[in-house]
Amino acid sequence: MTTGTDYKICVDLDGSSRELAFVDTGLTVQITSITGVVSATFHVGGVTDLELTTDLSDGSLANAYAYVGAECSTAFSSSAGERNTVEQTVLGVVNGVISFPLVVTGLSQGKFYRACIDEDGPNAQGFVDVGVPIYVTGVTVVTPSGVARATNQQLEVTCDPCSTSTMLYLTSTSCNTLITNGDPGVPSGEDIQRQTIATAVAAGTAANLWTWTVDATNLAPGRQFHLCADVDGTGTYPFGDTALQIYTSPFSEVVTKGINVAELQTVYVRCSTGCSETGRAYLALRSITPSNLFVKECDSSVTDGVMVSYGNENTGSVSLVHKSGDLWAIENIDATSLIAGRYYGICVDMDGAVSTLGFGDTGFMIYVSGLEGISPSAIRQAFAQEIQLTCPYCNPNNDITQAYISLECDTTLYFGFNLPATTGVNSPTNRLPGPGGSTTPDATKLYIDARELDLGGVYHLCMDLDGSNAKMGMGDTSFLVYVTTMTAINPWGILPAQNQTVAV
Ligand SMILES: [Ca+2]
Ligand SMILES: [Ca+2]
Ligand SMILES: [Ca+2]
Repeated sequence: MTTGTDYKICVDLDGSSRELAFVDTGLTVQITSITGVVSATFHVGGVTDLELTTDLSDGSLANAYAYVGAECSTAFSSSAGERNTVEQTVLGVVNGVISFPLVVTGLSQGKFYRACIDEDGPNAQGFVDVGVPIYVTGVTVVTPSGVARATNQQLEVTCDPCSTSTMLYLTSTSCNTLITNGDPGVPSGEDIQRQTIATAVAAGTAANLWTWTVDATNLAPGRQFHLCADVDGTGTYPFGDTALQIYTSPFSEVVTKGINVAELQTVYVRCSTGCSETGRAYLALRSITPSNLFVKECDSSVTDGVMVSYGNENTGSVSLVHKSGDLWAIENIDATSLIAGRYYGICVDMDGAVSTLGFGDTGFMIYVSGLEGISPSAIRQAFAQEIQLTCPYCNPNNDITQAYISLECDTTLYFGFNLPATTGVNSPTNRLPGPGGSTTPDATKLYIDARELDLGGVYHLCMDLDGSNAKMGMGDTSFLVYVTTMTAINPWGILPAQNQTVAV
């Protein structure tokens, strides 16, 4: 039979009996050379290529047209119904794939549609259904792309048609597209490792932003899960696969706050189950401010555990090393090429060289500090306490570094907001003398107003390297500052004799 051609369906209703002969059913079927689709999920924004797979050779089907719509029309020019634009392929088949640059309009987000192809264009009989339903997703972005295996994991979802009725769940198998009431049920037995319960989203910080809280406690560690959405909850739309994936981090906590731009850096993590020394991890660039700077995703296509370093975008992969109990170390990270002041995500391949699993985003990040030393590390409970920083990455370009000390660094700060003191908790923020671009000792003295802090308190030194510039955010430098009654001991040594005096 010839592909792209209509064939009539004939039937002999009594089979081998001779009473009835074959008759024309009036139905036709077209034989398509399409074997599948590259992605069965569409985003609605702008041009979206419909990519179909085929066994035909390169250059075939050069006259083919296609569209996605509620049904496949037998007439070529029909424009009725719910559908997007009908488009001709540009190149025909290339490497087993034929693509159509569809402008996605007229389709409802959260519904399934048919992919239709007319293999020889206007001269042919009409469009034929390629047989794979296309889901037009309303959920287009989810961050982070990894969660800890714990309760109360918060994900931010970008979704135009969502409401507080929208139901989401995670599955390691496939989204159940037969369910329309938003309730795939409560997983039990082995399913609790493969699937979460569906829960509704809550309003987020902007009109199309939503917060989804998921309990990932029982999900198997180190695996990718599909994010399934029923946009209208109990309404008639079904669950569909958003084509977004969430990785279940084997880690429950990252103990190390910051690393330096140097070789042999170590990040300590907690992992109670699922970690082994065959696992490998690396760091990849993140953006945590509204600047939306370049971000390097964890590469799930790499399954052999070997990630090669790539400039300031990512480090090479290193082994996980067991320390004690649930404490593990990502050791010997070469961070010499990383950008001081930026955050890097932790990517891990739980089975390393074994190809069953690939790298995934643990959802955890580490701060790359620009600070290499402080003196003194103890200050008095007074105004304008001077700390000399050794900070080769402070005051970058024309920016002035902002810093303060606190029981816990506020990592939501990024644009140089002047944080006031909180009694017993944090000093006010301050700026280095500068000028921008200078890292001399005079340019990198930090003056701390410690009057509101506790005597005997131990505080983290927090820094936003580019201050008012929004490219970098506040991070924990891993240096600690002590508020004491004594700031220096003089002299540093005493003689092995009587009546030696130590001034404090
Ligand atoms: Ca529904
Ligand atoms: Ca692997
Ligand atoms: Ca900043």
